Amino acid sequence: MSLENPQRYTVTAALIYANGPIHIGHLAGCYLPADIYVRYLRSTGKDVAFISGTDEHGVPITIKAKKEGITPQEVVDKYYGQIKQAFSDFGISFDIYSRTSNQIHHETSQAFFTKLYEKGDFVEEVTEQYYDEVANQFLADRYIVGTCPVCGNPNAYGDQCERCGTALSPTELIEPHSTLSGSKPVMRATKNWFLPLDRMQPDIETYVNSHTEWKTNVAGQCQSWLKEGLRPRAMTRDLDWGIKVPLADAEGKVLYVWFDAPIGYISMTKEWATEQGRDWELYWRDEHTKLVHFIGKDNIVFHCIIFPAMLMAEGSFILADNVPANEFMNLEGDKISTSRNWAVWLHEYLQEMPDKQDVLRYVLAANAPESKDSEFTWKDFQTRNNAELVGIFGNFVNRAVVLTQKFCDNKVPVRGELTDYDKQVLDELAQFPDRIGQSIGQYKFREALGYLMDLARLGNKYLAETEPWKVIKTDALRTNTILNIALQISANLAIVCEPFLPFSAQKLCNQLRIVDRLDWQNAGRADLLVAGHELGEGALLFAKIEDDEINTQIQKLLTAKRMNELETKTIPELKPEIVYDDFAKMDIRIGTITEAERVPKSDKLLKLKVDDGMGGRQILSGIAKHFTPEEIIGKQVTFLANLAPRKMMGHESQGMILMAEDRDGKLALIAPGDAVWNGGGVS
Ligand code: B3M
Ligand code: ZN
Repeated sequence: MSLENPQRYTVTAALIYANGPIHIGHLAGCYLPADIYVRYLRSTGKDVAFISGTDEHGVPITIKAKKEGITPQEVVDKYYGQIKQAFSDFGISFDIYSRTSNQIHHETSQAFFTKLYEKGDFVEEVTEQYYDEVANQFLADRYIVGTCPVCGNPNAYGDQCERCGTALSPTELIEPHSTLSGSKPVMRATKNWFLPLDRMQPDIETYVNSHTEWKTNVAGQCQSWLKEGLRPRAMTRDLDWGIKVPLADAEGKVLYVWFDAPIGYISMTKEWATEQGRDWELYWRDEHTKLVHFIGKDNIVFHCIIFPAMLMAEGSFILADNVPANEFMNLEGDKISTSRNWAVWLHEYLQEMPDKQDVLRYVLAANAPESKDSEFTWKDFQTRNNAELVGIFGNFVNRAVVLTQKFCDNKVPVRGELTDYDKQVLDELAQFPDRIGQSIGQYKFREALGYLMDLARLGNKYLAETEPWKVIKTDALRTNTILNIALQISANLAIVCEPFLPFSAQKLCNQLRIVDRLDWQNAGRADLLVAGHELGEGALLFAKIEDDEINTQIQKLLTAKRMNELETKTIPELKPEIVYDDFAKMDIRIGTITEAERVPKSDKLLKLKVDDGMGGRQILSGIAKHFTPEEIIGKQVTFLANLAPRKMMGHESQGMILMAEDRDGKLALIAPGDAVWNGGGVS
């Protein structure tokens, strides 16, 4: 069951690892829906704390540090600022965007741990873990690589094989080795503190099962965990990066990152409340406060099972009322991937498409992966912008404003007597805010956005049917009424589009010269703009996006794909060993290409004349895709001189030109560094 009509909300958005920039998948999966929800709540007058920040602990940070050759601290310092900036640029309106490296967070997490420890909620257990004797440290699963027992991939990680997707434990790997030193890890005993989720299962089940309103993708994952049976989970780790375990006998141990990170929501709320002079406890301890976690689907178990279990054990906090996790967004037919650079990065988008934040917000919300994975394509981006934002929303508002400038001296005209049709339109208008709001309240943001566009459609249809540009010729008073209504619809759009399109909402307010913030309670009314109110300057809300802009983006992705393929292309394996005599059989010589022409009907072959110092010879070479005849005439080359002649496309080839192959298959001539005489042997 969900809380009825709460007045106070704590809304959290996942604390993303500070180990890289953010892309559209992050925005679509978690932060944009959270922001739409929060903006709507604020507009309805609710008291909301919108909390997020970066997760700065855990193995993902240390791996990144190792890769970049900098310290973990440098990694998190670098990305915290970048990530915070990107969110702010896209209008994600956090009340606080903090970080788990802050002192207050360390203290809060340690106090939380200590409380559970003192209550006897943990089970101490000694287990055998892999240890790297060269690097002198225990190895997190990700630091162990070996052969996958399922598919034979020699580079499988201790927690997962990325080739076949199997979830592994490090002990299942064949020939494991440490990525830190390359050495073979040994088993060593270590003590850690476990949360006995097995014993807590009945309580967790009661909690999860009481929320029949949770999204099916979320409920489904929870049920499958519960069905398998929960197992004790270690809340401490043998690592040197993280929050120290506040116990005397825990040297070299830190809190499990999934223990400290969700506590970050609490410590960040404290930080915010202190800044604001508010009482943080109201947001975490008052049972009338509604706690909602926005996350991506890979974080479901942590927010629906493990964190609630921690909170239950602690005993003084509220539990999440809902966890509206999204699925993933794919990009142009492929999974978004940071390591393969298959992504649209927010900071790059903003550089290349400045002032188009709302277009991206719109397209991501319209395609949000709410119930299943969804897809972003640049073509769809263009179509939605041109056909929907420009063609429907922008077009309507622009017509209302421009016609008012033209016929009414840029002032809201007086509304006269209403026709039945006018009344019907105003009736419909009145229903939109609730309809949109209800969908948002149920986390159906796509649906809500659809209704928003329906309101703009209603406006367009109204203008199309009433034709004020014709009526003006005969009936100025009627024109006034029509434009008054069109402007009221526009003002309503400014209110109800704000959660989705905050930048455009502001522009629209400027155009209509709405100075005081209008909130949701006012929406639906037909008197938002009083007669005689002067409008501001008109400007287009949205601009058409041309093919070139889209093609540039598509090209950019294709380049990324190509670069990535190059990087992953492996050096070919060595052929079996040969002896000197095998080599000595080959007569390799230097010659100069004196003539070159294409072989008719072949797109590969060039027919070359080579000055071999022995009167010249003809060699056919499959290099026509790499060289034009002109560019290689006069070049010295290396050729195999004693290859038995053979016919190709009806021409005899007397030898073979040697070529070097680039990683992407591009060919290069192998020429002597200094000019040498033709016919000279190579040895
Ligand atoms: N840092 C995983 C992630 O970035 C993790 C989320 C923590 S939320 C408390 O996807
Ligand atoms: Zn595998």
